[in-house]
Amino acid sequence: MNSQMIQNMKNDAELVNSSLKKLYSDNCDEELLKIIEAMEYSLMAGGKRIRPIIALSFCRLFGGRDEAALPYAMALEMVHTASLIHDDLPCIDNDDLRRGRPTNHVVFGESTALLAGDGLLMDAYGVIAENKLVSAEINIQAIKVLSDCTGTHGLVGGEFIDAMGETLPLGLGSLKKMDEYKTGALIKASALLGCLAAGVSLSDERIKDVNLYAENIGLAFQIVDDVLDVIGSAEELGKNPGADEKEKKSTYLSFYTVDEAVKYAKELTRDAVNALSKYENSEFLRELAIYLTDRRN
Ligand code: GRG
Repeated sequence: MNSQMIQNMKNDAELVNSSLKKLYSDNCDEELLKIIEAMEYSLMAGGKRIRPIIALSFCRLFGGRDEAALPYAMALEMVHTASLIHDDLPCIDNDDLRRGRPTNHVVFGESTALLAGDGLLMDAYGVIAENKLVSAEINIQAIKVLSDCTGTHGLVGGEFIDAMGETLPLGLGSLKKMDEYKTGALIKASALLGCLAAGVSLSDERIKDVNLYAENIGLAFQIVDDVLDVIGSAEELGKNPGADEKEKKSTYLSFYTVDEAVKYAKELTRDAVNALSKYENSEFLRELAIYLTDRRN
């Protein structure tokens, strides 16, 4: 990725971060200070902001305004952070390091961490509903997209299959389904929310290409995540590597060697890039897809 693209990513992350920072600033309830601190602890802990960046990029691709996509970008990051907090809990993955910091429950205790995740998740829908730069009808569609990718056939379902895989090895079909729900769904939702913010209807012809791009980078993203868990370091990743092996989880590396998995991720990336090649101004999304496969964290 060239230096201009990297700067663009940083600018987008900064745009989202400055809005997220203000989110809870008008709270007057002294009783809630601790839970808000817990929510902000994880929300503002860094993170690549990939999902907001995808939403903003698709909105721009189709001529929309950043202001219209920004609330959706914030909501995506809030849901993602909620899922990370819950994923790290002792009853799920029991991890103590995330985004280079002790995990939420390690700092604030289990019940506060659980509620901090719940709070971010629920507040995300409120942020979407308050987007004044698109119609109420479009906000309802955005809420439906986010609900679909978070619920039974999204993050929750994917995490459930993941947990099942700790007691019984998953077949390749179940693994793909798990990754589609656990990781791919929110990435696809990010692209679709960007389109909605630009006024592109979900029945528009172009959505097929958007889905193709998002599905391919979503799967590639998870494959690279599996690879990094094996070859990455805690310093690079900001979380403990080797967690999948420790938990006896089925991953792509249960079926492929590291080299084969990387090759597969690159093929998926190529298909993603091809899906958008006919669109003017799709250069950033092309570079982003390649960056996501080559990343080291
Ligand atoms: C509370 C919505 C909600 C869900 C509960 C716990 C759970 C169900 C789902 C967890 C899903 C999960 C953690 C999937 C992993 C997705 C993934 C590859 C995360 C890493 O994303 P990055 O690399 O992380 O974008 P950063 O830190 O950069 O944001």
